[in-house]
Amino acid sequence: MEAEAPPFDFEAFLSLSKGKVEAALDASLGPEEPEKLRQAMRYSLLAGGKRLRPILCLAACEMTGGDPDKAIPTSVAIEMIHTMSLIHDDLPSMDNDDLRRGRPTNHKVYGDAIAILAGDALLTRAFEMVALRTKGVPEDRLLKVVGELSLVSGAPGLVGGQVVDLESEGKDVDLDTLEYIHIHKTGALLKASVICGAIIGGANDDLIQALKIYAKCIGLAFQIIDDILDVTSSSEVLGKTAGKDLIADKTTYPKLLGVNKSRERANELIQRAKYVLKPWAKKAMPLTALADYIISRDR
Ligand code: GRG
Repeated sequence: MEAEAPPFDFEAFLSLSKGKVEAALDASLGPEEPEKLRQAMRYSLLAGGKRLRPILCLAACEMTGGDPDKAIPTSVAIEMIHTMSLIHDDLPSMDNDDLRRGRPTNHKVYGDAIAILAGDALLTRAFEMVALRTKGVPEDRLLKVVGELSLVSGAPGLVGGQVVDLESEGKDVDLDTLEYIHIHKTGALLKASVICGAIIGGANDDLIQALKIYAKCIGLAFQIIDDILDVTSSSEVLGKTAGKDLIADKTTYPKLLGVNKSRERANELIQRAKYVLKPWAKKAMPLTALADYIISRDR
């Protein structure tokens, strides 16, 4: 009789992937930068965080038959773009926040000018990681990754979402506008994390299509849970200022639908994300477990 396969150990997978990402992030900033800039970049980049985006990237690469180690520079690049967006988001001219990842925000420690420049340096280093620091991946795949990351970082992605978010503060916003903000500001980079991993892994078109649906669903669900945690959790647990959406008079899912209906919506999205990966069964286990993690997370 064939022995039953052991259940997927999500905790072990998470801790192994996180360990690899942390080590690569630590090694990513050499002594070539002016010391103050290097310190400011490292301050935010190595401040912890769930590392969900790089882990999604590595998991998608592995699922599509690639060697996840070859996706490490891209996963670092994605975390750099994410971190830069957090540094700029926290600036006084944007969300004006004092607390991020459990410590004072970058501009509180280094001042606005260095915080802006540290963000700029992380963003540009991200593209260097993909284009110049990746080994053993065909150049056409790397070109696609660079294209994907350019799109999601700029006006069609994070920047566009942030602009609509800022313009919407203090206004009554409908569900369509809210989804636009969430999909661009948060969903886009989560989606790119999965798609870039899949590109490096050499995924075929069918799998890329399924992963696009998976990634779009988890991206929106992630931000719905973020909105819910903002009203149900504390700054100590979140490592960022809780209740901030209410203070900034932002429209959120809980504000439009209430907490229960918002959670239902996030649940539906996660079920759909898992459903589209069903044909890949065992291979999809890490991504399926990450979808469950997104909905059950407490920070
Ligand atoms: C990328 C060129 C470029 C500009 C950035 C400021 C800006 C433009 C966009 C804002 C994007 C933003 C801050 C979105 C919020 C996304 C979000 C939910 C962040 C929290 O993510 P977690 O919970 O954080 O994964 P950790 O700390 O765990 O990594």
